[in-house]
Amino acid sequence: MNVGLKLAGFATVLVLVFGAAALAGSAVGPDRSGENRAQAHTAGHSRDAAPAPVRGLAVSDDGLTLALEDSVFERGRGAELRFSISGAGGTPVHDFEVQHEKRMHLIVVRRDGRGFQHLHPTLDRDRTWSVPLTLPEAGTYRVFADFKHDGEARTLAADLTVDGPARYRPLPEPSVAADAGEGYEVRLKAGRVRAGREVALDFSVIRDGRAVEPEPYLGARGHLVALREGDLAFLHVHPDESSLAFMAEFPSAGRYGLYLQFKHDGRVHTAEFTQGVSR
Ligand SMILES: [Cu+2]
Repeated sequence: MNVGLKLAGFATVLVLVFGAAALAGSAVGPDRSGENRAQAHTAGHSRDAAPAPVRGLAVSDDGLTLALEDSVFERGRGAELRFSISGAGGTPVHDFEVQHEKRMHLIVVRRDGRGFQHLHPTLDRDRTWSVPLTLPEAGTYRVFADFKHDGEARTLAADLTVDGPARYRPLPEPSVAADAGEGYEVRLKAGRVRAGREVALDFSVIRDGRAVEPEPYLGARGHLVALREGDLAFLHVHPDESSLAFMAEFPSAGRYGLYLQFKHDGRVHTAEFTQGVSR
């Protein structure tokens, strides 16, 4: 079936915004296949090399390692999530750089793309990060630590488990509109989305039939995270400075969850989309 066309218009909530900021859009060329670029990523990246199209597949990469202090949580019971980032010799890293107004962005999402949370942990004196976290549903979660170190945007990820019966579901069918709660609706215009081609994901927010102008959030108009269905690979997305638009390049065909966050009336809202990507 014509999945590509059907999906092309809409967005899923992805973690795109994280980490995307530091990288210029110049890396995204239409002449390079997603596969090649994905492989190029593992070699590490200098500032003028192409940015990695996907991140967040490894707990340790390019000399840095993410360690969760406790990787099991009890369902529905709030607890402190504690973790550290260590360097090659096992020494905790402390010289994080500010990116999107924070030194550490933490994305938590269940393996089926549900239960998205975007948190900002604080760094203790012992160089451990911590943030309160409640996971209301059982299952395996992916925890993405997104930060900038040594001039490079990095995303490391680890699994976190909540014991109990979990009912995993596929991503919702693609749609060009998403309910963001409290009367907000978000619409996505993306045109045709093909693997390996840069595309603009253009969002607009509507409330009570009227367009809403989002307030600045994390140094942009909004924050977008994109996660690939199947492995939750974390994509780079580059926010536009003046609008709720993001430049993205999906490395392979398939479906992606898009997690768009915007701020209005002082509150942050999240809209989740499923984006289909054709070959
Ligand atoms: Cu953040």
